[in-house]
Amino acid sequence: VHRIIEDCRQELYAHRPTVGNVGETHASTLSYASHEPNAALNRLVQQRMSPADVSGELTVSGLKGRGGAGFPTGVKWNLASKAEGDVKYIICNADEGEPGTFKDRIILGKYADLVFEGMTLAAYAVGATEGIVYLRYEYTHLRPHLETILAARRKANLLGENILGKPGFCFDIRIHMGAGAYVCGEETALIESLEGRRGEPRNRPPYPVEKGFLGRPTVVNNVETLATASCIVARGAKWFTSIGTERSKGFKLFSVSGDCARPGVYELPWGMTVQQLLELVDGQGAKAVQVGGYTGELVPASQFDRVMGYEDLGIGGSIIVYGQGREMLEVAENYLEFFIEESCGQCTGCRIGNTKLLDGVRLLQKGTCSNRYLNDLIGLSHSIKTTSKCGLGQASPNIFIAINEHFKEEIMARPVLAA
Ligand code: L3W
Ligand code: SF4
Repeated sequence: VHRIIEDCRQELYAHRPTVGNVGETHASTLSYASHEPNAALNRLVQQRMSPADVSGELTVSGLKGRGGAGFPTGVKWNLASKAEGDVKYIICNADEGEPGTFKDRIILGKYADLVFEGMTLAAYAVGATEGIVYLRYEYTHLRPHLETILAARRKANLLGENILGKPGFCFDIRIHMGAGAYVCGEETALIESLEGRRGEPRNRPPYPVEKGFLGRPTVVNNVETLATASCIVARGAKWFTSIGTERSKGFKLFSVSGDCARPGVYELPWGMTVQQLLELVDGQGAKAVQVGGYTGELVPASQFDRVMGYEDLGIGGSIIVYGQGREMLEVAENYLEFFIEESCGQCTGCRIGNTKLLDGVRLLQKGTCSNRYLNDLIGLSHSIKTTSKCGLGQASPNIFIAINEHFKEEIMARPVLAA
């Protein structure tokens, strides 16, 4: 165990990752010590990088969106740069609401400069003049701190007119507070909310890069994506591609919680197995691990050799450890209660289907569910997935499907009526 942890730490230190002190267990020990302040913007100006050079550097780096979906960041910036629009926008999605996810809070609290620098790089790459941070309502306490940093950046001409003396490079950032809705983490619901309407996901296409905020080309990136983009432009794509695996480049922040002795935020290279991560956080002997928050995937102990990376488990940075004492029906009940509470209600499958699924889980808990009804619930789960418009509904029944697949014996240990 120690060997794996030590190997992992040495590898991380050797690569001088974006976040220092990696392998420590507490978020408060994270530091961007190895990142020179504003090194990316300075490089952009001193080396006279063109907008295409900036998105090109990101494309070569292989950086993929850290909000969970993994869309290539360089491609997104490039599409937005080519889109027609009198005004363009950069939105930082700081609506971190996925249960078990708290890495963006750490970045915003300690390294907000890197996020604002990333937004400014994006603005240069796509030709945007306005940036908006959509900040989760529950992170209201971070706002004064973020405003102070924005003011300092304006004073240093890192925001505003002719940034760093570069003629025509004009960009500023404002903060918009969310109102406590999980679904506003979905980019089109976020845009609806920004425009003053209910936060309900839109149909896509058109994607925001073409038609986003106020119908203009808009880049929506997650907090971590923007912070990482700064590090890549500062140090070059080659530095980033030297870390990680063939299809998963660089590092990822993982929020680890649940039944382990050392929860916290860890920055790790892609490519570790679930088992290696569990050893790092003292969560050995777990029954299952949820990777990627409640919309992610439940990985049972028999699959702990699976790899964290886009080759396999590339779905995000939340790790929730479930120890042997956890009842998986209770876990499913908790997930479904959350999705029911947070559904925007547009799609019948998501709005009604999940309440029916929760009824079924409760019948199973009481031992008053029939076999036939259990099979109907599995069918219902697949219907919910196919008839839901956004990630919330599409992922909501995953937990029920997963526990039926991996923990059938536990479910059947309670009385299940034959008919
Ligand atoms: C242009 C195309 N752009 C895709 C863009 C798209 C988006 C990104 C990912 O989220 C999971 C969900 C939740 N032309 C494009 C294109 N894009 N095709 O790429 O898109 P997609 O559709 O793969 O995923 P998604 O619907 O954005 C899927 C989680 O992500 N989620 C995200 C929450 C994030 C936060 C946060 O960052 N704070 O809350 C929400 O649903 O797990 O399963 O930008 O425009 N042809
Ligand atoms: Fe709303 Fe659910 Fe439909 Fe998403 S799937 S748009 S949350 S009803």
